[in-house]
Amino acid sequence: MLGALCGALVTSALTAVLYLADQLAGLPFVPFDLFDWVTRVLPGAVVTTGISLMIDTMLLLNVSVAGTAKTAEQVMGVSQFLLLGTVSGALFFAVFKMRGARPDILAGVMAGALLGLPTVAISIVIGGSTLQPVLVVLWLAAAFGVWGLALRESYVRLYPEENFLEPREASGASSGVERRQFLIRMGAATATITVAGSGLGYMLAQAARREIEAETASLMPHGSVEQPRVSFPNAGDPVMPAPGTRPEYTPLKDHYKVFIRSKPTRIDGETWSLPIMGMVDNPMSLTIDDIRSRYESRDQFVTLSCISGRVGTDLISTTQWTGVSVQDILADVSPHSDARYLYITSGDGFYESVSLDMIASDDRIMLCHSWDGHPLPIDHGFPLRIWLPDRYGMKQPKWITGIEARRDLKQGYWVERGWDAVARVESTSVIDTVATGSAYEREGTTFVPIGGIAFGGARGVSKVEVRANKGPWREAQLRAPLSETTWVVWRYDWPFESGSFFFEVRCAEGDGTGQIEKRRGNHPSGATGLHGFSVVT
Ligand SMILES: Nc1nc2c(c(=O)[nH]1)N[C@H]1C(S)=C(S)[C@@H](COP(=O)(O)O)O[C@H]1N2
Ligand SMILES: [Mo]
Repeated sequence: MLGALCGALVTSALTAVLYLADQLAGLPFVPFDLFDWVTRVLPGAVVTTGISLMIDTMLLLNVSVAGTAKTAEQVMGVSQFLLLGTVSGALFFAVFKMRGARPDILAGVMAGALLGLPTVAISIVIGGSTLQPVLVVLWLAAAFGVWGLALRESYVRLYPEENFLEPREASGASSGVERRQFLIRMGAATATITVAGSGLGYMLAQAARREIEAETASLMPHGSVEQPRVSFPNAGDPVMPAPGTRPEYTPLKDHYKVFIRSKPTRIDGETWSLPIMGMVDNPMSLTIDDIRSRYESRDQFVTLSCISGRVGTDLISTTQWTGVSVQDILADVSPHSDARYLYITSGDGFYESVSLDMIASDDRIMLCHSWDGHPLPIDHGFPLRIWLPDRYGMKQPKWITGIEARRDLKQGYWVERGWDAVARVESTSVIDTVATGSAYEREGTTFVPIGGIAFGGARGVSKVEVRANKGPWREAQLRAPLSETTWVVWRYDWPFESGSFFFEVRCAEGDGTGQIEKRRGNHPSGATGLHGFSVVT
């Protein structure tokens, strides 16, 4: 028990110090690295179940999945590390009690090494830190060494002198008091380190974030950060969203975020360049300036969605993507005629293949450098990501660091972990609002605006229908979408009745194909089924 407590205390101080060092010097934050490693090596099915469980919990608690998932993962990462430290502390105490020996300094260092060595190896392999490995090793050795020594010190203080088998209270009341006093002092000391370290670290993190955002913004040739450059092609559309419908154009800060690591990957835009190699006649390496200036950039309004989402969850967002057609770049590198795929690798260890046939068939496929008129935000893949129309996000690497033309297919990160290799977006429709507060009267009838979105990937949406209590389907009005690759905002003005209602919505794709109404979970090909909304009017 005491061992577990001491383990928890020194590990929380260690966690805070590691966090601070991460913010100060870019040294690895071991708890995240460990967690990322665990999720990478666990079988895909286990990770998928874990993620599903997390999403289901959030739906149950009725919190935003997009807004909470990453924080939840980070909390799990830190908890896992604290648990590891707690168990290590308990083991350390148990071993020395069993052996009836007093741990010497070496034992403390050994304990640090036992926990530290595998951790250091993982941190280096998974490579979040861009610092010299020697530095990383020295720092982590010191940090874990001190951790072990602190654990040893607490053991020696709690089980002093000759009678280390029995806690002090055996030899008198005053020793129990001393023990308690020591624990209080130790608690206070570790709490101070934990609070000060994480508080300072947090402030540094915020400052660094602001600085990087300012820097990436200055890389953009035109316009200032404050001026929205985006204008909406459907501004004049008479079909207005029902009050309470989500924004048709997602504010950038609200765009959902999904990535495999605990932290977004930081890439230095000044030194970054993109090698395009493998089976090509002219291998090239392009800087972000090359990409922006040598090729014609195009804008495209895009709805992106995550295959892990459930029907109606918020892992779907819309913004304007700007980038260059992959066809234009391929024209310069000239892939060999027997090359069949581009294998794309990312700064965070993510990877995916895109077939050259698909690229040849669609000039919209782009290497995207800007969102919403600004350089890609760090979280969303700065400096470069790919866009594939009609595919879930899992097929579309962010933070691209390399492209290789290949003959053989290397499956992507999530495909290897059991998700659909094609990952074509399933069409879906969602009720955002039954706006009883905005009821209005026309020709003696009261109407309640009902509204939401429908998304059919790049196949578009031709029809949306709504029904109440399993009654007949009624056609909704469609607002013109921002583009052929975004969701459609729909609205149905429902003739008001009072009672208890269950509304459902369905859509048809551009060619009339109905959305799949059968309920199906997200794994492996994306969720399907009707979205419903209950209200008492
Ligand atoms: N490098 C990299 N790219 C990635 C991922 C990732 O973890 N790493 N996640 C993918 C997944 S699963 C999704 S849904 C989208 C999410 O993009 P967003 O976070 O910009 O919304 O990014 C895709 N590209
Ligand atoms: Mo995703």
